[in-house]
Amino acid sequence: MKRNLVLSIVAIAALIAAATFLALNPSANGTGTTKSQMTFTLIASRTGYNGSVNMGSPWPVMTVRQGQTVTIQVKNDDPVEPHGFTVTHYLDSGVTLRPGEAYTLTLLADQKGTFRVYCNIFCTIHVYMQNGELTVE
Ligand SMILES: [Cu+2]
Repeated sequence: MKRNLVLSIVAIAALIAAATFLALNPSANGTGTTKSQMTFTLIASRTGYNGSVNMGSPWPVMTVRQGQTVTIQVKNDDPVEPHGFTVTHYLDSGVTLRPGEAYTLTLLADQKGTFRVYCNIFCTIHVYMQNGELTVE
């Protein structure tokens, strides 16, 4: 009985750790992630950026270290609507992705801080695509 309880606690702790890892790493695959390089994948869809419609704020969250080269691969999987992609300071002009389009932003994270990641064109789920974050620490 006691052993089962301990095993349950261990299992729950493992689940929490996994969930925390996923929450802090919107890039599910994490390909090409090294000390000097980080890659993230953002999927824009009917459910926002990486499911942001169903998440709290901020979402998605990307955390990197100053000096890293950061690649953010953005894809619009929405079959109907265009969506935008903007990163304060690093991509202020923003880009528009039509349905099916992809865009890759590569930046040198030279300035520390928290930068907002958001959609810069009107869409029906616009409000859910305003609170992404890129944190350079
Ligand atoms: Cu929008």
